[in-house]
Amino acid sequence: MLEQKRKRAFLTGISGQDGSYLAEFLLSKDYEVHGLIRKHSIFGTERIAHLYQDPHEPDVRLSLHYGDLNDGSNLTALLKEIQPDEVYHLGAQSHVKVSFLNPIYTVETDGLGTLRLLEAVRGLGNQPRYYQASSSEMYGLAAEVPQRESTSFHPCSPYACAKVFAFWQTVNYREAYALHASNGIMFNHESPRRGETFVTRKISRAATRIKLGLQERLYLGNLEPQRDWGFAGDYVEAMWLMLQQDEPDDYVIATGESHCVREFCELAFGLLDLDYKDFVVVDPRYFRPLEIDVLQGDASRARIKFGWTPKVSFKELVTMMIESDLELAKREKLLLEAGYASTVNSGY
Ligand code: NAP
Ligand code: F7E
Repeated sequence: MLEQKRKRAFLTGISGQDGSYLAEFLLSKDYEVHGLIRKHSIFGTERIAHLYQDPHEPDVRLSLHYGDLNDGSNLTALLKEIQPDEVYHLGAQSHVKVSFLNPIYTVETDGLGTLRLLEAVRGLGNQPRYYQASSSEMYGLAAEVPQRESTSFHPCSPYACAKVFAFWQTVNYREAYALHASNGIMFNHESPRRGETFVTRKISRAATRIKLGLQERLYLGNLEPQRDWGFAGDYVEAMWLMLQQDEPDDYVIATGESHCVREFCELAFGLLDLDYKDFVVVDPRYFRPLEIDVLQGDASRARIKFGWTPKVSFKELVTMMIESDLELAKREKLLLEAGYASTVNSGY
């Protein structure tokens, strides 16, 4: 009997929240996983440290490669060497507020970076299937709630504008070059591995630190915007499912439920028997030049086409993040008591 060839995937953004869950997921499906990482002055690979395999061992299935989305020649060389079956493009400057502060860099990386990668894919003899990490931010000041694939885009940040460019570039390569390229229009998804400057993690970190006496207050921006928050672990499965379909397409991935930042605070602090009103202070420093009031997605197409539905509820998500950050805060407290310095989150 012929042995089936192990599938090979190339991931940009493997060191990020989604990249770490997707790498885990693909390894569990017996893929050979290749990830792009940037050179940092410190490692920067904490989220995938548990997946590390010594390259000298036999049958290594996870390999990391230095590169950058702003270096197209490096992407081309890497893809030629790896010859992946599937490419998952997750790498990006993904923070909306930071995109207002660093608009040129954000558009270079998220917009042109995507085009560089698509060009590298197009240059391959055997073209891999391609996943583009598109975002609900593209809907921006949307004309309808909930947003679905047919809803028109009205981006309102440099990040969202770059993602709209990348979305259409992906569609263009699908139509012009018959590339199996799909956009996942993902609504906010969170986890204990979420970056600490995104609002959910900023809240779960602060609430648990406050509970243990490590912090006094939490400074936030606008508490009224509503977001459709799901669990990142559920969303990476949808990315993979998109690439297993015979035909490429674009899919909204969302829970269909939205909650405001204030509700997130109420639940997170409440789980620790605290009242958020005693600790949360609104600081205009965290306001954005333009805000999106409501994002709420309709993921019917993904459900009908390949049976995807979210598994983790809003309450379960907040609980998971609080439980994980409470453990982190306990470790931080022990370190402090032993005389080590604490880390302070002053991010956006
Ligand atoms: P994340 O945690 O911020 O991770 C971003 C990843 O991109 C990191 O691995 C980062 O590497 C890498 N990266 C940044 N700039 C790069 C560059 N110039 N060259 C190469 N790699 C670079 O983001 P995430 O939450 O996992 O999101 C994954 C993707 O989905 C992003 O494209 C994001 O825009 C998109 N998205 C996210 C959500 C969400 O709610 N999470 C929703 C919709 C779309 P370092 O570790 O070296 O910084
Ligand atoms: O903000 C408000 C803020 O930064 C959520 C990215 O993954 O999801 C993410 O973008 C809301 C906004 O996520 C603070 O104004 C209040 O209304 O957690 P966030 P985001 O901007 O929705 C989309 C889908 C992506 O594609 C992005 O890559 O919370 N908010 N106070 C705050 N937000 C932050 N960060 N910090 C605050 O202090």
